Amino acid sequence: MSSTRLVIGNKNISSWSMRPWLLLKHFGVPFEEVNVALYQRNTAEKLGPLSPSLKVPALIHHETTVWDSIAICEYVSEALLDGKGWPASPRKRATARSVCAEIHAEFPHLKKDWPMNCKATVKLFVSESIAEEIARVDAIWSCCRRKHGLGGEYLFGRFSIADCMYAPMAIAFKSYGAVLSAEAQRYADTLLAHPSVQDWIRQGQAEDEPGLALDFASNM
Ligand SMILES: N[C@@H](CCC(=O)N[C@@H](CS)C(=O)NCC(=O)O)C(=O)O
Repeated sequence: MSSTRLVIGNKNISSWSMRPWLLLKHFGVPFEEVNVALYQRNTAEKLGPLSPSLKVPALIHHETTVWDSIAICEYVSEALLDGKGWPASPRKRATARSVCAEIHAEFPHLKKDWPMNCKATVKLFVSESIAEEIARVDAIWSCCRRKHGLGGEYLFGRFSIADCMYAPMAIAFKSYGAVLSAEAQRYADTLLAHPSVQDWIRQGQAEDEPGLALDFASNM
């Protein structure tokens, strides 16, 4: 058994699982993936010994268990990446932490009505609340790129936890046809072209999900 195990859900739909998975993959940290199918009768039973919240993701590193995506990313950066998960400059780091806290806590309408689904390609209705939240994500992406993005193609220049936290949103925006500013769209395209993001999408699309067939046709 590996000393670093990441417990994740279905790649097609588990946006929270994707975030620390992408961080570990980007930085080439070796880890064992523990896959638990979500929303099955035995999901809680399987997660019981692995994740105190009975949710995914959870990281088990030697004797330490960490759960919740942002806490895992923080832990990985500190324990396994010598802090390289965050931008080096304190000013950039403060903004990076703020935009991560925002995606973690906010955007209720996008999370509920435009959830990541790697298999979906359908133009979804844009309600006023969805439009407002897309505009806020667009502003975050454009502003970070303009103010902090020099020296790389990511939100804070080189790849960081902030990019992991927003990657599932880029997948959802592509699936459902969000219209973004040129600057935000360029960043979304950069995220989508990341080899590990591509791997995640491919693996998510290949999954067989008993009991999880979502009827996207009804949203057309
Ligand atoms: N705040 C948590 C959210 C975790 C979460 O909601 N995970 C979902 C899958 S993406 C889950 O485990 N759902 C199973 C359940 O609610 O029973 C995080 O950031 O990790």
